[in-house]
Amino acid sequence: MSDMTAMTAMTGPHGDRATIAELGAGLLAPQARTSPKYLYDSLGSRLFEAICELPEYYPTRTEAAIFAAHGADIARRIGTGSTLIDLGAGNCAKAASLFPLLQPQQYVPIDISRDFLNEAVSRLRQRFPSIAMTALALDLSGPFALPPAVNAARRVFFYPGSSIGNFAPHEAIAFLRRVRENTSADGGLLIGVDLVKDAAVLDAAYDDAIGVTAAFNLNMLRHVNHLAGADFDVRQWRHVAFFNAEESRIEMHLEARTALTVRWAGGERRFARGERIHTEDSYKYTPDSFADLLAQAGFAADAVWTDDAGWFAVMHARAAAA
Ligand code: AVJ
Repeated sequence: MSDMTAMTAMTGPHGDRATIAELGAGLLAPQARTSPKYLYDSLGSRLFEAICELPEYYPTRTEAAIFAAHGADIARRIGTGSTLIDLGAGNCAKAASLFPLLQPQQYVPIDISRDFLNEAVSRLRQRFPSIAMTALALDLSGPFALPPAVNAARRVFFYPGSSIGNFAPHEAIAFLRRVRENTSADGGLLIGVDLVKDAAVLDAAYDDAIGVTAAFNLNMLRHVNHLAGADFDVRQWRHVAFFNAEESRIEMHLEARTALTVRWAGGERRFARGERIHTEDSYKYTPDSFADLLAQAGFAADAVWTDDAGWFAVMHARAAAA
């Protein structure tokens, strides 16, 4: 046994039973896979923040430039005094940058991580004392209902960053239908969508020169070691990312550099050299294909703003008559 192997030896699982069962089922599937949510432990979240600063990763700065260039137009569409509901708010910075223009009556940031959210919101309350704020720690992966503390009128859901891209199109429709169910006829949606473009640009955005995205992907193995008591040796795996034009998505995988066996609490699997674990999909749309998806979810797209190169879109949609 090498020293490296000794260092990655199995420790007890820290995840709950359902998490370990979900991870085990994915790892044992003919095409091994893990949910992209496992990319985000505390180091993973910081690596994602670093990705957003990379020259190759255009979505964050392109979306920010669209908000900066078209903020007034966006605010005209939405109007002031709305109930702004931020799905996956994180540090709330994107929504906060729109407050001066949007002047929402109430801001409702939703995130899975309560501590992170509460900290961000208490800072925001000081900066924008006239906006009512109701932070919600909610898991949006299933059906959800908003508590009575959330104003029912003029709900505008905010879903920036192209997070919608992690869903397969049929899942995205199901998710946006659940959003639609939480709005009345005066409701709307402001969403960031990454667009189809030259494959070389896409490939570079998900396989950057200094290897931050590779570290982000590989860190998932450390997270699974922690959650499932697995014994992944990170050095035995390599980051693979490419644009799959047929499916219109970036795929991220981890590929075994050598034949190996991985053990975890309650299971094990042998991987051949070159075998992969599919770790993330990031779907890319055209403004038309996404408007079509919105329609299937009960929304009518009424405005789209893009950058000059047409790399990213911010779309506004109104709740269509149910
Ligand atoms: C957070 C899902 C929008 O798909 O671009 C970035 C995640 N993965 N680099 C994306 C991600 C690799 C990101 N989203």
